[in-house]
Amino acid sequence: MTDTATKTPERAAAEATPKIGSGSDAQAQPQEIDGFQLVIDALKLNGIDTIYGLPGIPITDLTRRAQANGMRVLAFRHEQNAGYAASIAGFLTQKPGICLTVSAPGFLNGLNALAHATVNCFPMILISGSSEREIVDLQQGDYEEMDQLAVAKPVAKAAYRVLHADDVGVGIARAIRAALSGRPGGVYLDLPARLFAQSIDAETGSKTLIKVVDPAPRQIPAPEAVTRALDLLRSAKRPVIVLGKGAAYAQADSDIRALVEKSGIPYLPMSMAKGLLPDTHEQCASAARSFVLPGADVVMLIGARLNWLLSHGKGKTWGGKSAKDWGGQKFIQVDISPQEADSNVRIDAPVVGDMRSCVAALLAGMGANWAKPPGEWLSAVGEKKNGNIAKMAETLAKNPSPMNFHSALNVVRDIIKANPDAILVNEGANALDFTRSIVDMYKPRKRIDVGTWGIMGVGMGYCVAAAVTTGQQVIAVEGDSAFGFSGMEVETICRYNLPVCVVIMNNNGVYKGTDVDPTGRDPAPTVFVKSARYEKLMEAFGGVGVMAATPSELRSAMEEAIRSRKPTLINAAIDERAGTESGRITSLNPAAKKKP
Ligand code: ADP
Ligand code: TPW
Ligand code: MG
Repeated sequence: MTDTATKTPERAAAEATPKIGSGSDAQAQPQEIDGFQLVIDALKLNGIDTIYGLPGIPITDLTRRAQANGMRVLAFRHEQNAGYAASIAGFLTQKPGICLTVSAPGFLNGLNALAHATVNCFPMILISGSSEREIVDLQQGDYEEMDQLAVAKPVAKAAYRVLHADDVGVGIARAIRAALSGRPGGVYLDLPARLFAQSIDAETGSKTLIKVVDPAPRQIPAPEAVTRALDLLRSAKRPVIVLGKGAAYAQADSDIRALVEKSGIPYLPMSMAKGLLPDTHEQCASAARSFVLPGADVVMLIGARLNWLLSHGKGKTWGGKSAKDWGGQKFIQVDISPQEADSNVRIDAPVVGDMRSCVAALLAGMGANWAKPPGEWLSAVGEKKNGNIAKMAETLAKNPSPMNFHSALNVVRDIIKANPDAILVNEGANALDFTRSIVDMYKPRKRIDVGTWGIMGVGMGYCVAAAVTTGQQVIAVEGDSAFGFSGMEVETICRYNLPVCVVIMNNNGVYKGTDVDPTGRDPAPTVFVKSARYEKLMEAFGGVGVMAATPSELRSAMEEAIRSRKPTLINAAIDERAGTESGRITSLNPAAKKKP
């Protein structure tokens, strides 16, 4: 990435603070450079041009000066949302997303997103200002006192603190390497207030900065691992490929598609891998998932973990007799982490390396005459899939009143089909599960959602980052509860005038809007104000708010949002009885299980 600084703001910054380095204006070469400027210069040197954050002591001037130096600084209303934005920017761009916060409370607000980045394998750096070490360490009660480094460590892939201005270069370089290399993750960088004000000789200072060479080095898989995997795959009678978000992250799209197509094997995309190949691809087996998983004999996992989202590779989902029983499948796992294999069940053929190198090696090893899987398996999968697609088409064609998830999402499905470059942000329970299964994706990295934790609150932060990093139209399908976690950021969306269309699936509550307090005193814990007018929130900040009671109202509002690219919030009134408890994961809910 090139230096995006324009001369004018840079000069202005240099003039406003003549003692402090601007970093690039040769004629007004300053004598000294301070910690603020070193941080900015180190980030820019490494092609990092955007900060998601929230200003305050001690980083207010860092945000101002970063902006004056040509960086994009997106200021949020709550650090958690800035953090989620940074995390998904990392996923979308393969550069660490930067979240910048103040000390203790700001840091803690951002910490959730740092943990989220680590859990989801997204590269992100949380940079937080912190208070005076001497006072913090003696617990003498400094302003916003907290040992942030210690608190961050358990949820970060790595955590560092920089105490001296001449170590800023090393600190930023280590943070970038840790975030990007191997399995990506969240990195914490602690910058005490005193560091920012330290000044050192400008020339010496600039020599301390490091432009990281090859931050995500290739990791070539062992040839024997590739052969072992291909031998197993070749022996399969009923193979299936599972594509995960590690495959989507790697940006090896054409090779992954070539691998799947050459193999002829049915594949299942995990939710953020949807669109890696179009969901309408003839080998896509999403609509036959519950047939394919128990039926398969060999499973090739490509950038997907056998965690809860895949029922840990065993149990009834996989044809096992009970919850912990092995279904009999053999597994190939392609992953950059050498520790991932065997985390849940035996992996017969681990292929460890970076995705691009692994997929290239597998493709080369398959040669020109790879035999497609047995026709019986393909036709059984095809039959199941077509049957389920036909059933779904019937459901989608209905037009019940009030509108339900299906009739509303049928509209979203058409809109995404007509706008395949749009990015779909999705969170909620029913609002998530129905969208994932109904709305087809056509291109890689166009669907971003609650991820590995099934976390609520990523919505508006993701929207901002998706719009800023890609320039594409963003469409967010949000449960009304899910939206509430980050709803105030509609102001941020309006302030930066981003092409974001938020559609709230408003069913008056968490899962449903029908619960009542058996004692009759309060609203039930799962319900909200009935028929709340969320669209007015968007209007409050100058965006477009629309109430949609029918699919046709929803359709025209979405079409207009895309045409105008104006910040838009559509409040889609969904039948409050339509959802199910916990969406698709009722089985994980101990209370619901006991119900007759
Ligand atoms: P999903 O939720 O889509 O199933 P997961 O987050 O569980 O996906 O798994 C993603 C996997 O991808 C992780 O195990 C991670 O180590 C792996 N991964 C991430 N980036 C790469 C890469 N560049 N090359 C290979 N594997 C990767
Ligand atoms: C940070 C628990 C999972 S899903 C959900 C909650 C609160 C909201 C579901 O209601 P919504 O969707 O969004 O209205 P719908 O369509 O079913 O009505 N806190 C966090 N993360 C999670 N996952 C929860 C709580 C939860
Ligand atoms: Mg709801």
